[in-house]
Amino acid sequence: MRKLLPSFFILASLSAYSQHSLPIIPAPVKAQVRTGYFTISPQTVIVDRNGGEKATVEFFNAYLEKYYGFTLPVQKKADKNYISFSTKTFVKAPGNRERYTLTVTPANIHITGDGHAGTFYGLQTLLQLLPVQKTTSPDIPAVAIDDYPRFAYRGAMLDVSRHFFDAAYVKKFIDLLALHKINTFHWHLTDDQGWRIEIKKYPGLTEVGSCRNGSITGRYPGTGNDGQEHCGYYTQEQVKEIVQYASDRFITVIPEIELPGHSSAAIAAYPQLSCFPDEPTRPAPGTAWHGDTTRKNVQQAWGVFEDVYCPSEYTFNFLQDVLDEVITLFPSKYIHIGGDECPKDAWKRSAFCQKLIKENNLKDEHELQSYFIQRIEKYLNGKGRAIIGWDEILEGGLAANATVMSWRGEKGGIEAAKQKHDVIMAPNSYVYLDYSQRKNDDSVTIGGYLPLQKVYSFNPIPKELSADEQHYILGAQANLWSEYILYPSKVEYMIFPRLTALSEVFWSPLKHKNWESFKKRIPVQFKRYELWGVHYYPGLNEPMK
Ligand code: TNX
Repeated sequence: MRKLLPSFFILASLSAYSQHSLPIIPAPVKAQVRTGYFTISPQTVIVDRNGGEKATVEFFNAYLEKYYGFTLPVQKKADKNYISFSTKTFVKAPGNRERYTLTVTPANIHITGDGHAGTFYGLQTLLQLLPVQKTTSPDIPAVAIDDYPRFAYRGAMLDVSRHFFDAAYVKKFIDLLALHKINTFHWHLTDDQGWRIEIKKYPGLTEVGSCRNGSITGRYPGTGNDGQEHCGYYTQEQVKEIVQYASDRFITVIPEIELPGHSSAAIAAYPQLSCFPDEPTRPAPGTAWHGDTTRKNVQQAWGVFEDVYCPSEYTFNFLQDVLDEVITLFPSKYIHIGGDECPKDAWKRSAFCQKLIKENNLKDEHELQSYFIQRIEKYLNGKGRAIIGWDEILEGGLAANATVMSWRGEKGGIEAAKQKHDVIMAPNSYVYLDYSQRKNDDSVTIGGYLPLQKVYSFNPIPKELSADEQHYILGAQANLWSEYILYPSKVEYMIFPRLTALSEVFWSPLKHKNWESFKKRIPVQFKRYELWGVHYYPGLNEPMK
């Protein structure tokens, strides 16, 4: 690091934008480079004066141990050679609990958060000042940093339905988010291809719904079917553990229980959830199927399927029971209820649905979808929770307190903000990390083209919004759909470095966003990925279009 740092820091001290020259991503709000280094030695101690920073201190020692091979003792006080973590408990107003200052001098290091989350983010910045090579006496350059996020909601979604990732990997994924100051993990737990969360009242969801008999191979519609079982789910104990693990990293986990569409896996377990319980599941046209086709089945191809939840009392009771268990596991304010891509074919030909539409004076099946979502919203609001839905929940009228996650570009987000609803921006044009990041990717992806520079150019605040309307944009999110992502190494290849670019979009002030500066900092980040042992795509010069 001594070798690597000087060029950065000489540049830094000469530059008016020293935060650009420090190899820190996301770029901090204010950063000043000072002279000298603090060197961690065997005598260095961690100071946690009030014992209030346990989670942060443990994260620090775990990181040191894993990547540098040593840990530091933790004490209540020390006179010299210390790294101190503290939180301003006297800051009463909520303000920005994610703000922190980090001061490194040759003598000591102080990290002070406005809230415990801030202290944790101060640590994340400190970790980026450590050398990217393993050493037992790391030098840390002297700096003074004052930093806070641009957006309160900074999210990343992992789809564990299309392909299952085990609890240990979910924890690793959460660690990777924490290292990027991301504070929300959106867990896409149910879909047509697998139900992944244990629900005690409905054991069939995991006994039947968590397994499919095969998967299409190659890009949709595919070249065949692998004929292999693909199974997996999280027990409630594992879910609790993961939620706690995330919370120790100041990350809120938002579960997504998809409705009314993308529900084939639940229907395979409980056919009465469909308006046509006796009709067998139809494979997607042109795709290869493995095994039984005479009954309801978990889907084996990707896409959108016509067999969806029937808006019957049986279904509402089922969903309320499921959500009851979900809310005991997830303390998050929000529950994501999906709402996307729900074909209306089944509802159109169901006498039950047509009667329901008439009885409730609904105009059409889109209003029936709103009726569905609004009932679920009322139920969850009654339990003190708020819903997030994909932008399709705008069609047929928005539920009263719903937050919209805008994925089909920015349109839905703009529309929702104009209707004075909160919005999370996740436009596929900028944040769909399942899209290819190079013109000729060497493994199958869903397609599309989303190079690093395009991702970096994303601004979650659409220019169409007035200053007042902009306040409805809570933040933004990266989405990783896993149709073509079979292994953790591919997860990492797809998210890095694009998620790192997004972390700067989510956190740094707009005035610090600068592609050239980012490109200068990213090679250090590549070394850091290597230190972490994660995969990444090393290209930096893919064309924008
Ligand atoms: C659309 S984004 C979907 C997902 C797919 C994804 C693939 C959204 C709400 N629905 O079901 O996995 O495209 O990019």
